[in-house]
Amino acid sequence: MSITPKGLASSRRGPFDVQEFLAIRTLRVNKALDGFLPSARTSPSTIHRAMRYSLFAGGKRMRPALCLAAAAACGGEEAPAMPLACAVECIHTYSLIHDDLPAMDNDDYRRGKLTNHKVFGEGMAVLAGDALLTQAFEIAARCKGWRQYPHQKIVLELAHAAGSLQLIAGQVADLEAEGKKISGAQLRFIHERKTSALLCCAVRLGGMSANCSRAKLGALTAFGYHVGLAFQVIDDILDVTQTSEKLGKTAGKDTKAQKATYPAIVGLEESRKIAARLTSRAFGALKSFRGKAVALEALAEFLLRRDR
Ligand code: GRG
Repeated sequence: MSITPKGLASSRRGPFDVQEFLAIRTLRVNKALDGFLPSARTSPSTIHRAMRYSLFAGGKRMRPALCLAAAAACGGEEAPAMPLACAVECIHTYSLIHDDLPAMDNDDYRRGKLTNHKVFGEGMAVLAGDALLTQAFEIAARCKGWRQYPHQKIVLELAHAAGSLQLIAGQVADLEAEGKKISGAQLRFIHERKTSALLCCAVRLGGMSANCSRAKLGALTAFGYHVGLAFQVIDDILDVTQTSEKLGKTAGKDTKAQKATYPAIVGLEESRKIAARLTSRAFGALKSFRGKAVALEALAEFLLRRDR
């Protein structure tokens, strides 16, 4: 699919091939992740097989792609951004493994395969998630850091996004909202933490790996925040409009679990408008990049139009 990102439609640049961008980054991210993780044969092999099972189960790699695209937008190279992209993907995968556990969403399928606990058992799935979370911090701690962003700041960035004020807070609020009627503002609170925080962190880390200016980091933060919210609204829409086969996970679970979602609160059409509005705000945040953020723009548009 070739997309001419909004705002660049009149530029002399050719259309940006976002699918090619994603396919190439996915290969490189997979190779880097493979290098960071202990091999499947490393003892105790069960845990390393379990970690690798979910990590290489075929995720879309959107967070690493956003991280690498943000680095490029700031004039950075891919190599220094890659460990950070991988660290974020490890945290994301851990959150999916735990989210699928019987004590949480109790899901049998993820990324088109049986969930981690279905294959390795609940205890091992908890440990695989824990180990991936820990792995992310090991990868980040090994980064040398950058002049404006010493490695302590990088580690703090990840810890903040994954901790009890963001990712975990979102999951707590999500669990506590099940079966209850909640307001749009409460739903926004959940989405900001459960989804937007880690996407935003991926984008910010990409900028940091290019030693970007404070102003650019601010612009990336606004971009990541809005793209992250749009991502979750689209996720909620897909849950009611797509099949389990297409999504690679059980569709229709939100309705069944009486989860608060945008489609449930405002309906499908309004939800689509909200996602488009959020994406357009994300585009707006990239103005100061003057055409250098072409990959970020294309990814934001891709995420809005995605069907899985
Ligand atoms: C600490 C026990 C314990 C659990 C933590 C934090 C957490 C559980 C769960 C996070 C909640 C969560 C799954 C948020 C949803 C974010 C989201 C829409 C994920 C799907 O992302 P995609 O579509 O997935 O990018 P792929 O598989 O393509 O990577």
